[in-house]
Order: sequence, then structure tokens, then C-alpha cells
Amino acid sequence: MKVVLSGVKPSGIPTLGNYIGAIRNFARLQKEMKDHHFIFFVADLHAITVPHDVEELRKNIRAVAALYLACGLTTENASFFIQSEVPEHAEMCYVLQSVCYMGELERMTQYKDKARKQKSGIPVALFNYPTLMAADILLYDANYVPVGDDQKQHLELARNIAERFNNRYGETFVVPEALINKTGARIMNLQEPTKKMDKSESNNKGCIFLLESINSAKKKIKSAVTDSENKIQYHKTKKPGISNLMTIYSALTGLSNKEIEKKYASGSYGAFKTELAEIVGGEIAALQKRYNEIINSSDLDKILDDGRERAREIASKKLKEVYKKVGLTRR
Ligand code: ATP
Ligand code: LTN
Repeated sequence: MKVVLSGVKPSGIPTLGNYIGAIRNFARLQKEMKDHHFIFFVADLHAITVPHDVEELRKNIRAVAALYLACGLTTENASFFIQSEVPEHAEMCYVLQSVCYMGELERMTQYKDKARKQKSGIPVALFNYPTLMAADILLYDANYVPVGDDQKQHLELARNIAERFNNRYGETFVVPEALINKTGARIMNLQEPTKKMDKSESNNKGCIFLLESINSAKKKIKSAVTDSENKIQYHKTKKPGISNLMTIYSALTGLSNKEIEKKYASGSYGAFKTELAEIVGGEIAALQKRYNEIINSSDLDKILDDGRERAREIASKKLKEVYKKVGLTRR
């Protein structure tokens, strides 16, 4: 049975970008690919790669777990768990560090961006982040990894690590493939549409968080930065603001850019934004309703406990195989 795997960091409350680019896509794939096994987890070990608030992290881990389910993921053909509760992730990461090169990690653009923002030194864990991500994926022999566009480079590295390990020690890992959405793989900041919408970004006005008030989310859409042309037309480089809003519109309604252009041929930005604000508001409201039911129920803990056990069963077998391949056994 083929395996589809993905994770979200609890570095904040997930955004509309995470939802459109990753979580929702994952939920859709789960419905379409019934004969696959789905593995999804809260990537909390990744959230301590930059300085963080301890209480916030604790809250966010649970919130992200509940949001996954609120976004439509089910545990039917899946294992769903918290990464740090499966110690094999960190152990596998250590082994993979022995086949990963400094030069490869130095080239990672996410590392370069995040390292630049560190005021009191760059944590080694930030540098090593992609090796942990490779461990997450290779531990479960994942065939497909649905992610947003920003994770392409990390996926490429995971593939290289898998191939290198296989060449050195014999066939061990499945070489994973990224699954990247055609629409919405990179939702941009509403105030700075040339920058990615990031949940740990300080410009909150440009970022819609899935748990913020509906009114506030609508306001952010209505005050999104656009150009002065007042013409609803998709052009990523010349008109990044309106193009980003059209991408959100397209992802949530299923209409293509051409269809949106036609629908609003004589419309103003104001009218378009008002309609989009309603669409986004409706989507988030439904999600929050489900979230509130889940976060307060004891079912969530039960689901995560079961998920952890299932994940450990797979991960411990794989880790044992890897230890043996590299010679970490008595006999
Ligand atoms: P941080 O701001 O802490 O780096 P993040 O939101 O970039 O967080 P994750 O929470 O780990 O990172 O991302 C979860 C998933 O959401 C990943 O698959 C990622 O590619 C996707 N994703 C993140 N931001 C966007 C975005 N703006 N548009 C589309 N997909 C995104
Ligand atoms: N690095 C990813 C989150 C993540 C992930 C993974 C995604 C951690 N481990 C394994 C897919 C597969 C991010 O920052 N978006």
C-alpha cells in the first residue's frame, strides 16, 4: 500500500496559506486515494528550531491537531500523531545527519531566510531542520508528500539523502515525491504580496489565521494591498496583490482565473474584495465550528494516543532496519 505523508509546524496558528496550500489539499487527497495509507502529524520538534514561547507552543500543538481534523482529515485510512511522541523521528534524524552534507544544508533558502532573522545566534537545530524533515518522511517509506511550494527544496534534499543512503548501504528507503497543488501552492501576504503568508511572520494584517474572528479576517481581505488599475486581471508579477486574491478565490470556489476575470469584467476591486471576504469568512466559520467541537472533546486525546502507537509500530521497525544497515548492532 502506498503512503502519503505530511506535517504542519505548531509555530503559530495555521493560516489561510497553510489551509489552501497544504491541509485542505491533504484532506481532499485522503478522500480521493482511499487505497493509500495517510500519515499526518503535528511537527512540534520543528517548532523549537527557533526561539519560542513554551506556553504558546503547548497550546498550539493541541490547536494544530484539532485544526487538522476540523479541516476534514479523518483517521479512517490514516495515522495521526504528535511528532515528539514518536522518538524514532529524532533518532532517525541523527543517522541521516551522517549522510547529509553541510554544503547541502547551507544552500537551503528557508534556512538562509530564518537564520538572517535570528538576533542571538543561529540554533544548530535550525540548520539541521531539513534532515529532521527527511527523517519524518523516510521513516514511513512515504511515496507522496503533499506540501506547499516553499517545501520543494526540502523534499529534493530528502530524495537525495534517500538515494545516497540506498547507494551506500543497499536498498532501504523509498524515494519520496512532492505533491504540489497547481492553484494555491503559495499564498502571499495580503499587505506585502511579494512575500509568502507565514504564520510566524510579524505582519499580522497581511495574514489570516484560521482561528481569528470572522470580522477581522474579512477586514483583512477588504484592506488587502492591490494596484491602482482597478482591473481584475491575473498577472503575478505586474499585479501581485489582485493576483493573490484571485488565487484565494479560485482555490475556494473552483473557478479558474479566466472565469473570475470574466465574472468581474466590469467589477471594481471593492466589489470583488467584498465577495471574497464573504467566501473566506464562510469557509473559516464552518471550520471554527468543527474546531470548537473537537478541541473540547476527549476524543482528540484518544485519536492521538492511537495514532502514536500505530506510528511507533512502523517507525521502530524502520529504525531497526537502518541501524542494522549502518552496523549499529552487536552481531
Ligand atoms: P513558519 O511561518 O513557522 O515557517 P509555515 O506556515 O511556513 O510556518 P508549516 O506550518 O510547516 O510552515 O507549513 C505547513 C504546510 O503549509 C507546508 O506544506 C507548507 O508548504 C504550507 N504552506 C506554508 N505557507 C504557505 C503559503 N503561504 N501558501 C501555501 N502553502 C503554504
Ligand atoms: N517543514 C515543513 C513541515 C514539515 C513537513 C514534514 C512537511 C515537517 N516535517 C514532513 C512534510 C513532510 C514546513 O515547514 N512547512
